Amino acid sequence: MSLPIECLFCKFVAGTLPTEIVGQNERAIAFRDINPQAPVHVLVVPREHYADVATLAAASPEALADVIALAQEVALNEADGEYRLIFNSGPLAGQSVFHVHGHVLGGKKLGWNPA
Ligand code: DGP
Repeated sequence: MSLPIECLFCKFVAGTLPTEIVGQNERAIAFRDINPQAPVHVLVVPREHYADVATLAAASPEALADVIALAQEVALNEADGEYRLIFNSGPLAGQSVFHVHGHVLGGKKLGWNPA
C-alpha cells in the first residue's frame, strides 16, 4: 500500500512529526487530541493508513481489533475503563483527518449532543 506522505497521522506513526504517544501495540498507536473535548481525549489509529473504520474493518480486522484493544487500555489507564469511542466517518459526520481514528473520550460524566 502506498502511504499518503501528506497524511498527518502517518507522520505521527512514522515518528517524523512529534506528538505525545500515550500507548501503542503491534498495529496501533494512541496520542492526545490537540483540541480535547473531555478531560481524557485520546486518538487511537492503526499504524497502516486506511481512510475510515469500515475500510479498516474490511481490509484488516486484526488492526481494528488492535485499535479497540488500545482504546480500552488507554481508558483503563486514564478513565477507570469508562469511556466513549467515536469514529467519525465522512465530512458530514465531522471527519477532518482521513486516516481512521477512534476518539477515546472520558474522565467526566459525558453529555449526549452530537449535533
Ligand atoms: P475528526 O474530526 O474526527 O477527523 O478528528 C480529527 C482530530 O484530530 C481532531 O479532534 C483534532 C485532531 N488533530 C488535528 N490535528 C492534530 C495535530 O496536529 N495533533 C494532534 N494531536 N491532534 C490533531
